[in-house]
Amino acid sequence: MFRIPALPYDYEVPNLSQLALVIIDMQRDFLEPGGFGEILGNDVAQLGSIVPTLKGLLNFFRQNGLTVIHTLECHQPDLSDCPISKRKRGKGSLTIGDEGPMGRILIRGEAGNAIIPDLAPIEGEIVIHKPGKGAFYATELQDSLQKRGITHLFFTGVTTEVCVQTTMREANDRGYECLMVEDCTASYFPHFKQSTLDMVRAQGGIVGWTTSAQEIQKALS
Ligand code: C5J
Repeated sequence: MFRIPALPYDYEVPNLSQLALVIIDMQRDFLEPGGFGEILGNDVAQLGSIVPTLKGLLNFFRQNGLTVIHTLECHQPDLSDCPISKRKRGKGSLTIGDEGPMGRILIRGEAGNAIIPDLAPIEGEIVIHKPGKGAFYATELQDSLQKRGITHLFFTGVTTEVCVQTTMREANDRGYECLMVEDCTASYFPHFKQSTLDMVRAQGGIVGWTTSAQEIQKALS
């Protein structure tokens, strides 16, 4: 049993084989100029600050042979998996599927849709392509976790209050023990990140726990 100091109280991992690190949407479309994030009017520089810490945690998982899952928010080139409501949202100069500086916005396989090079998946890691904000909606994630006997999930990535929180809530409702890694998640709006951390661990951990990457590495070493 591993015990990680966390809020609102210690988080326990019974067995490392039941654990996965989930890295949400660390893709160029959200972190780099010219992608979906910037087109929606956001300051993308806000998100880059977590990369070194997240890379350290990812390396720790790799060195210890632990399960790593990457997700990407993306759509098929024919947009058959993109609701009209999602395409119309935002009123920016470009929308999902349009040609942008890094290829078609949020389309699977385009340059802008790739995970940033620092965190690129390696062989053996699970990659989930998701059309929604939550990683369980319309994907094979649940099957993949069940097949491996995974019950404990650490959530990282961007953006805290959108895809990270949505996925953590979906996982919580499915019975997974969920922990958000505070210094490995970011938002375009720092106060939204703080509110998300506060709300997931309120009421005795209504959605789960939060802690830092350092506490995780100390506890699991
Ligand atoms: C957004 C995400 N913010 N990955 N996607 O649209 O959070």
